[in-house]
Amino acid sequence: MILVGRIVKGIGGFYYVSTEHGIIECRARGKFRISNIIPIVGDYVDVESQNFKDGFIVNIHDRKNQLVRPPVSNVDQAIITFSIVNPDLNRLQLDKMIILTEVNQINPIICINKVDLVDEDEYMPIYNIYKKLGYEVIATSKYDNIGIDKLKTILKGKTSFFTGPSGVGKSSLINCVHGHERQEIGDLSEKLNRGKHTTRNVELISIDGGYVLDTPGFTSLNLNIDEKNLKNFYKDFKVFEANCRFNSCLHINEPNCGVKDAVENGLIDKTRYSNYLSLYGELKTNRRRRY
Ligand SMILES: Nc1nc2c(ncn2[C@@H]2O[C@H](COP(=O)(O)OP(=O)(O)OP(=O)(O)O)[C@@H](O)[C@H]2O)c(=O)[nH]1
Ligand SMILES: [Zn+2]
Repeated sequence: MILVGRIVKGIGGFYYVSTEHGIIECRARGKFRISNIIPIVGDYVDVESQNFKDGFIVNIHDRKNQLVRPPVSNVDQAIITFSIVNPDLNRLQLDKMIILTEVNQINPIICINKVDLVDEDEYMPIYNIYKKLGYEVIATSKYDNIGIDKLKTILKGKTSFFTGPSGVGKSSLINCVHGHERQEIGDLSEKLNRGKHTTRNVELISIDGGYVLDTPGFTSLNLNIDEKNLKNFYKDFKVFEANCRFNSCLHINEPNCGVKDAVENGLIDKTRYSNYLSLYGELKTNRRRRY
């Protein structure tokens, strides 16, 4: 019979598909190789199985989106993780990551981690800036057990992955949220792994009706947009753009710029704006290098 399921793990030509009858170990039918579509973790698929133990993937449903590194499809949200200190939170990198996820039609969730290391007044200003912009923001600490329940609520029913710079605590948070629910699937994958140097395979961990990628994603930070479109990703500029003299105003050197006025008057966060200028310059330089 045919079942619909989701690939939660792939290893050595086998795909582990989560269905209403449990995890089914599948191979892909040859026709995928012909059409050059390779099933990846996250895919919704039709599975043909007689015994609910093993079977064949016979169809891959259209993907909503797809990450390249690691390869995974149909993700809803990115938990953009930065530690407040150790390493210090880098606002330019944060804004860049927010835009990167939005470009990929993935909902950004901002996670300020390691808040046990500072007083509240050290992270609340940043928290409030992004909250005011309409983003979902959480402050977390694995040591003081801050924000972990809220994080779990955010992950409920969604497919999420963690992203952010090195050392900010992404792996720690992944471990926190899956707790003891994590289970190894498929005897075969263990056999294949044993005593061999296999590359780390990504896996979607099931939690609370949702899934979390077991490895951080989006490690390369190539924002590939036209610098002239950058302003469209700044929600905080929107209302003030009506005051710009020119419709095409990029809010850089133009006279009578509503956005620059708003920055002067403290209505737009200064760091947001100065990082906008940096990012604009960076994108422009990158584009010139490409052509
Ligand atoms: N004080 C404090 N330290 C933390 C917290 N979470 C993680 N750490 C520490 O930060 C260091 C890095 O944590 P990881 O979870 O490995 O960070 P990561 O983001 O996965 O790092 P990469 O693997 O380099 O990408 C470790 O020494 C953790 O113990 C926290 O909430 N508070
Ligand atoms: Zn302007």
